[in-house]
Amino acid sequence: FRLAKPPLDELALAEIKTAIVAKLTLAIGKEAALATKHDWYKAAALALRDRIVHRWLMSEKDSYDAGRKRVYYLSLEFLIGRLFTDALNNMGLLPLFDAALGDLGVGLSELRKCEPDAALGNGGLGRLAACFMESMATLEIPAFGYGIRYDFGLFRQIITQGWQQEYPDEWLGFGNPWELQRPEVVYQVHFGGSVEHSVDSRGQERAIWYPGETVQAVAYDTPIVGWRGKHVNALRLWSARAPDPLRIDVFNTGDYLGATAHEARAEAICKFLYPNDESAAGRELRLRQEYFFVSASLQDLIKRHLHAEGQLRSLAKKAAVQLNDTHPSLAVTELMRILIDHHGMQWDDAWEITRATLSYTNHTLLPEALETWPVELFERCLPRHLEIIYRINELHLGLANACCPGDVDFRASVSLIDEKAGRRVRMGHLAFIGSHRINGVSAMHSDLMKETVFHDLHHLYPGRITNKTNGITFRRWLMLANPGLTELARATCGDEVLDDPSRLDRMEDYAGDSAFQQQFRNVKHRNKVALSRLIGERLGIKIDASALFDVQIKRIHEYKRQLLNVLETIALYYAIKDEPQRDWVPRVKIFSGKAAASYRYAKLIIKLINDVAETINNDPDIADRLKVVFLADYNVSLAEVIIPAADLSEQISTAGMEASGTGNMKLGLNGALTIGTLDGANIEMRDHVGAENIAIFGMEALEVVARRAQGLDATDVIGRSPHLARAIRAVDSGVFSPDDVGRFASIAHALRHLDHYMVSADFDSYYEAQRGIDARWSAGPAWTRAAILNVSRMAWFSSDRTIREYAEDIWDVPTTPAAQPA
Ligand code: DL6
Repeated sequence: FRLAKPPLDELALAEIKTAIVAKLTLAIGKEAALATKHDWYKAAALALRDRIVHRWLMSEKDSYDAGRKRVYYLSLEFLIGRLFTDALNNMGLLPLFDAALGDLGVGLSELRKCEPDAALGNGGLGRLAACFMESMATLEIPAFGYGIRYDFGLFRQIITQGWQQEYPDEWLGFGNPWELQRPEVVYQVHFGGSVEHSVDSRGQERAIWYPGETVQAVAYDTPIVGWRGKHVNALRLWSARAPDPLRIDVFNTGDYLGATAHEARAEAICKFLYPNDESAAGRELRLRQEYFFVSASLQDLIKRHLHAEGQLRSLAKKAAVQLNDTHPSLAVTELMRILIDHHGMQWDDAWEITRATLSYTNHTLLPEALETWPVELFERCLPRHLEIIYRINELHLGLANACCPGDVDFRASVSLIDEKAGRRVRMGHLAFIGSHRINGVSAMHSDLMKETVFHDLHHLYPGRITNKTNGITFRRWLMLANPGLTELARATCGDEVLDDPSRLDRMEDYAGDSAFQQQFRNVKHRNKVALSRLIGERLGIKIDASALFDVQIKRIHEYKRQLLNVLETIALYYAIKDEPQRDWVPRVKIFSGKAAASYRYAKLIIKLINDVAETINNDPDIADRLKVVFLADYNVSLAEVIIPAADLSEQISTAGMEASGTGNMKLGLNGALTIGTLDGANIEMRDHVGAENIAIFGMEALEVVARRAQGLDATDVIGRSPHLARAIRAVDSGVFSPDDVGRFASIAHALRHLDHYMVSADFDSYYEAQRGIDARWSAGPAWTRAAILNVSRMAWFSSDRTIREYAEDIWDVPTTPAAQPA
């Protein structure tokens, strides 16, 4: 099945080499003999960027000339990872640069590691935004991503004696060759102060906001190249600075800190990515971040629109603004404010334009993740916006009253102001009311939105909620991450598979073919050897690459249930110790993920994983039959190594709690079988890959609700499960923490009496499903067949499909019929 490599164009190769050396000399200021790997990386990236910029300018000009509608994707998070090979691949320049760098004596594979991950996101939500940007460029949709250029991305995780420690991620330390600063694109963003009302000469009421503070937003653009390089969009990230960087009068008094204090306050806005699960800390800063990027982005897109159209009435015809979660919800009030206060529009007209322009994606039903802000904070930071919120609410509650006259509970539940515990502004409600479409990210999640958090709003505004099941870009998660499998797919399905993932279905014909199965296993084995090497280098743990690689990689959270996986690991450990002579399936349990810095329980779970690993990996009775690995500092680049090597994908969230998941899709696409609950997109994955090719276990969402209603005590299930009882006893009695016997007492207590996440309740079903996995693995060809079928049936989970759906149903923008080979 090996493909012949096409010969390289020697002229083009020479040109690339010259371009790289020229960049090294003229842009980096180094001679080849003295250049570091990092210098070479930057030179190569800049040479590539030159080639991208031409296409970028053309894309911009073409869409401007054609008067095309643009999509604006507003997101506080873009979890981009590395861009170098991604852009090379999409530009079709990977072989040329590979050869050029080889000839220059520097290997591409080493060089690419010099690029730091752009980790401007916490997890799935941010990575989805990155996949969407790539798919929008691929489908030739003129689009801008708008976000914040954080000086420090998601923290660097170091594991010290099993505990997570957080360190700043200095991703900009060596500069960033991808971005272009736009010093001329600067907007003023205001905070605080007061509002005055007056009546103008036409008898119209006018509000004038006298802000107390101004921060400047400066644009930095990063090109996002679509597949085959035909279209390039911009990711525009805003950096914050003070209008006056230094107060010279104060400096001259000798108060050097005081002279730059206002600058530090302004710059704090773009200092650091706010952790996803953080609780009360930094609330005001977070609100300032949200308003900062929303205001700058809206000012920017309105300026562009006015330049092209000369008026704002046609805004919704030319601009679709997608709010990625509640973080940019302030766009509702900011757009209203700009239209009314700056452009003199009537309320009703402004409202119609706002709603027609905006749409909102919800990514979680977890109450603690649905943002609300104290009214008092709003009043202090954004007084004019609070007035607008009150006015929106007044009209909205009028509709609520007309819909359910006299129903005070209904009014309270749909109100923009939550009065239950202090007065708080509900940002999810604001985004809902101000949008023409609200979408969930998997079929189940969208249904649950209608039944739970947005039940009453859905009743009041029926037809607005729609579903857009998430997807992933196959360019990164198959072609770049897994070149071996890509080559096999091309050889089996034809080169068209690179443009049209539905062609992957041609692999089905070979799923039972023993020669093809062997090829498939060879690819997987090579990927597993690479991961084993990495584990050896980082942790000094020796891994047998022929063992079953059982992978759980995602943020550490109680609902994602890493704890369930650890308990099963402990139960398996005892089972092996009890019957060492049995023919156990050798397994490597691989965990990776970060816990929010303030989420103490999640950090304790990380410690437990590491303590269990320490015990099991050093138990001579176990040898190679079970190994436990926690890989620190999970990020996109690490995922690109782990995912192609995985045999089993753990998607074991408590049913009803994972909105979609996208790791499940990446792992399935790379030939891992899923063990999972009927939650999020797992359900649609089961429908696509077939129930026989996925291991489903555990309670369903409704059962979870019913059991919770009966209480959280799990004594009953523990009493019926000797495996679980023994595992909890071991955790509780300090078997894994002899240095601090009571370390995990809180975990043991929760497992016994506060089983909100149904870890104990689902244990037996999970344990049994895992033993089913063992049996399947032992029947080799049947496992390989199922793995191949997972790959061949995953096409629907391409983010190109998702973006097409957004384009058709929400944004009303055309897409290219299908990207064609150049
Ligand atoms: O939609 C992307 C991603 C989903 O796949 C995950 O299921 C979901 O947890 C995540 N949501 C968030 C939002 N906050 N929380 N929790 O990250 O979105």
